[in-house]
Order: sequence, then structure tokens, then C-alpha cells
Amino acid sequence: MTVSQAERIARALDSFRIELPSWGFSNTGTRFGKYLQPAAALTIDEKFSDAAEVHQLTGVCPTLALHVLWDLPNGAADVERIRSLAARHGIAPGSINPNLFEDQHYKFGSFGNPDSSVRARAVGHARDSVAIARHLSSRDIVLWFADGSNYPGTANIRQRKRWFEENLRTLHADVDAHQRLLVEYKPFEPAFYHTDIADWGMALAFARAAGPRARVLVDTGHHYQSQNIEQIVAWLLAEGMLGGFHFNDRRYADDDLTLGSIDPYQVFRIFHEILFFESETGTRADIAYMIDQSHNLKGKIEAMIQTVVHAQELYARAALVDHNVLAAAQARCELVRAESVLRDAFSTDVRPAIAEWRRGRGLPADPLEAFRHSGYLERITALRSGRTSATSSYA
Ligand code: LRH
Ligand code: MN
Repeated sequence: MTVSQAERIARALDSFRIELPSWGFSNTGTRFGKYLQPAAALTIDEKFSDAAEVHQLTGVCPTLALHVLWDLPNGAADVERIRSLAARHGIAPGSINPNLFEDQHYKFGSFGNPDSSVRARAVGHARDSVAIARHLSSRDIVLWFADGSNYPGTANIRQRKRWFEENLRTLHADVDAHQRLLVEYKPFEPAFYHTDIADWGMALAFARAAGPRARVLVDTGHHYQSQNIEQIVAWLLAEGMLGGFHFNDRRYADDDLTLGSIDPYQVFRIFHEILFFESETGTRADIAYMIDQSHNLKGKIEAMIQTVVHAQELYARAALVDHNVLAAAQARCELVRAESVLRDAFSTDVRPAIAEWRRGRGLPADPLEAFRHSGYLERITALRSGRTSATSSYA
């Protein structure tokens, strides 16, 4: 590892921040059930506490994504409580996620529901979420819609598209100059015939239709098997419409497994496209890096620390790509040289340099080991055991 490589890694890590999902600390499962963990967070206080533990050990997770129904069940009335928890735990409220899928009214959709009173209800909840974000000084409102249909002929796809554009424009009118709407796409689940925002192109069209404060959010688990995700990222960067990521990994569908656990080279290629764009344009891409995972079997805090550490490693490796050498090889169609520039960076063991970077900032060289010796898990297990956890809702 040359000095300049260590410096490049340090510079990259100094600016890399990743947001934790509150729901990653609570009991989650699949349609086949939930395996409850005694130390799982049930209350928003516990979710902030666990996030603070991860931030204290890694130094790079200063914000917590909140899901409105799960974390602010009383809506705006919970804002003061969240603010005091954020102050107490030293973790700022992050992106705000309206919930437009659990309420029984949304059986046939929310923004795309044929029933105008249900559409109004959905827009109302989304507008409340924008207001909550303002009160919490949160910048991003993440819009994921479960809307779609299960059988051919049962939905007017073009009519629903018009309702979405109308409602997104209405919502965008509430968004102030400091806020953004991040439109998240997903090809299927829970709808299994059509999904109203099924891919990046539809999300891009809707973000543009909504207004200038809207961008596209890429959830890495929301792609068909053979889709080239980093090409989508490159396109959205070139269009100036990439707002953020929900990182996780998958073997089959939206498995929400831990980042890089199945295909670390995929995450590296995504980070590479971003850093290549930034060095080429001399600009910093305005991207919210966030985690969206459900830790159904792994210890939740351990899995979260593992995810952050792995994200740092893959980001640091991508920072080792020499863009000038790469650009020259690309221009001369020197395929093997160009590919090797990426492979060499990906194959570099950056862990000693990252451990050094952590030591230099008073952080434990190995956050996972530090967590295992911190006694935090034992403390919360003793505190939280013996409680019954709701097995109904997702998180
Ligand atoms: C949908 C999704 C969305 C969240 C939910 C927890 O699959 O990715 O981002 O609201 O997971
Ligand atoms: Mn997501």
C-alpha cells in the first residue's frame, strides 16, 4: 500500500457517511414468520440507542432513517419526542419514510387507487410526512409505493400513471428549498402483475413530473437478476437525477440481506461509477447513502456494524481506481488494462489502512470486535428480554 493509496483511502472515508434504518434494529421477518430476538429494539428510544452504539463504534452513521407509522405512530405529535431522543443519543433524524402500504385502505393502491378518497388519504399522509421532515430538519422524504396489481386487465395502468403525476405534483408543492423527494422504484412485491413504479425509467419520469426537488432512489435489491445496476447509476448521475441509495444484497429477489454478502463486486462497481463521475466532473454527487435491510436471522446490531464496515471497505477500494489510467485505457480500447484497473483496486486489502484511519480518529480499529467486547448486547438483552413483540406488522 503506497502512501498516496493510504491518503486516497483516508480522503474517501473522511467524506463517506451512511444512514441506518430504524427498522433494521427491530424484529422483522418474511411471510413465513418472524424469529424474535430478545435484544431487538421495540421502541424508537431503543432504535436511537442502538444506532448510537453503531455510530460510536464506526463514526460514520450520524443519522437514522425513520418510518412514519412505525416510529411516529402519532404523526406530528411525536416530533418533540423524536427531537429529544435525537439530542439524547447524538443521532440526527434522517430520511422520512411515509407508509403507504400497511393501512387496509391501500389494498388497491395509494396514489394510484381508483377511489379518489383513498388517493386523498394517501396524499394527506405524504404531506404530513413532509411536514414532519421539516420539523425534524430532515432533508429527504423517501417515497416507496407498493401500488400495482396482481392480474392482467384489473388495472388501468395509464390512468394510474396520471393519478401518480397529479399527486406527486401536489406533494412537491409542499417541499421547501432544503428538502427533496426521493422516488424509489421496485419491479414487484407485494404486487405480482404490474407495479406502478417498477423501474428506474418510471421513477425518473415521475420525479421529473413532480418537480425540481425530486430525485430517484436506487434500492439495490429492486432489480431483475440480470439488470446492470451500475449502468442505471451512471445514467442517473449523467441526468443529475440520482438522489440516493438503499443498500442491501440479494441472491434472488428483494432479499434485504447485508450489503456485499452475496456480490461485493456489485457494490464496488456502483461506488466506482460515482467516484469516476465525481473525478471527471470535479463535482461531489449529492447522494444520500442509506442502508435498507431486514436482519431476520443475524444479530441486528452486529449485522449493522458488519454492513457499515463492508461499505467503507468497498468505497475505499473504489477510491483506489486511477481514473486517468482508466480513461486512457478506455480511450485506446485497451480492454484488459481497463478492466485490470478496476480488478486491482477491488483486490487491494484496504483493511489495514482503514484500521489506521480509525485509530487516527479515536475509533476502534475493529468495530465488530469492539462491539463484542463492549457489553452493550448483554446489557440490552437483560433489559429487553421477556417482552412480547408484535408479530403482525413488518417491523
Ligand atoms: C420496500 C422498501 C422500502 C421501505 C421498505 C422497508 O421494499 O425497500 O424502501 O419502505 O423496504
Ligand atoms: Mn428500500
